[in-house]
Amino acid sequence: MLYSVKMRASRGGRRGVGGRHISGAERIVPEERVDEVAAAMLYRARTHERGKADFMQVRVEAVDPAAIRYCPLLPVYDRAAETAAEGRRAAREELIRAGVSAQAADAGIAALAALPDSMRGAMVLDSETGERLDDQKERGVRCTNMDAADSAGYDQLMAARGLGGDHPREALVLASKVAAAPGAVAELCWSDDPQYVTGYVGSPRYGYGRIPVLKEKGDPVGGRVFFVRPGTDMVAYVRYMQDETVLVEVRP
Ligand code: PML
Repeated sequence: MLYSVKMRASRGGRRGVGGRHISGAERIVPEERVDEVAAAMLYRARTHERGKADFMQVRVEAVDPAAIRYCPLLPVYDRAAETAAEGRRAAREELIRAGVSAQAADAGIAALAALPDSMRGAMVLDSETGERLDDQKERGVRCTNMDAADSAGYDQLMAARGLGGDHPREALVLASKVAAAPGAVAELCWSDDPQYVTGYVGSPRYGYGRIPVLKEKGDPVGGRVFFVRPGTDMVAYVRYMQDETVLVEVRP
C-alpha cells in the first residue's frame, strides 16, 4: 500500500489559515517509509530559510492503487545564464520554442516578477494571449499528488546527473506531471527560497530546461506559471493538477 505524506508550514495565520507560506513538501511512499519521511518533512518545516513557522501540519493518507496514473520523467537539459536578466531572456526563448507566443511569454515572466509574495500554486495563462485563465487569485492552481514511481532509481539518476537536494528532486517530478496535463504547453518556475536562484522552463516538447539564475539572491518571492493551449477545459485541468495521483516513471 502507498501513502501520500504532505507537509505545509506557515507563519502568522490562524491555525494554518492565512499567514505567510514558509514551506511545503509531499511524497508518495510505501507504509514502512512513512515515519522517516514525515520526520524529515517536519525538520525541514522547522529549519526553512524563509523563516520560523508557527504552524506545521503533516498529513498521511492511503492512496487508492486503482486511481494511480503514470507519466514519463522529462529529460533534463541546461541553458547557460550568469545573471537574472540573462536567465529571464533564456526563459523567454525556451517558452517561445516550446510553443508559447512572445506576448504570453512576456506576460508570464512579468506576472511572476511582479508577485508581492510567493504563491503556493501556479498562475495558469493562455499560451497564445497570455490571459490568466484560473480564478484562484493569489492562491493559484496547485500541482499536487505526485512522486517518482521508483524513488531509489530516481535518486540514483539525479545523483548521477549531479542534481542533489530537494529542489531539483521535487521540481522535476512536478514539472513532469505538469507537462503531462491535458492542454499543457510549458511551465516557468523560479523558487521562493531566498538562496536558491535556479529555475526552469518545462515543456512536453523539449523537457526540463534548467536555467542557473532566474532571480537575484536574497529574493524570497517565487512561483510558477502554467501555459496551456487556448480552449483547455479548466475544470478538467484543475482536477488533474489537484486531485489525480501521478507517479513519474523513468522510461528508456
Ligand atoms: C521550488 O523551490 O519550488 C522550485 C525549485 C526549482 C528547481 C530548479 C532546479 O534546480 O532544477
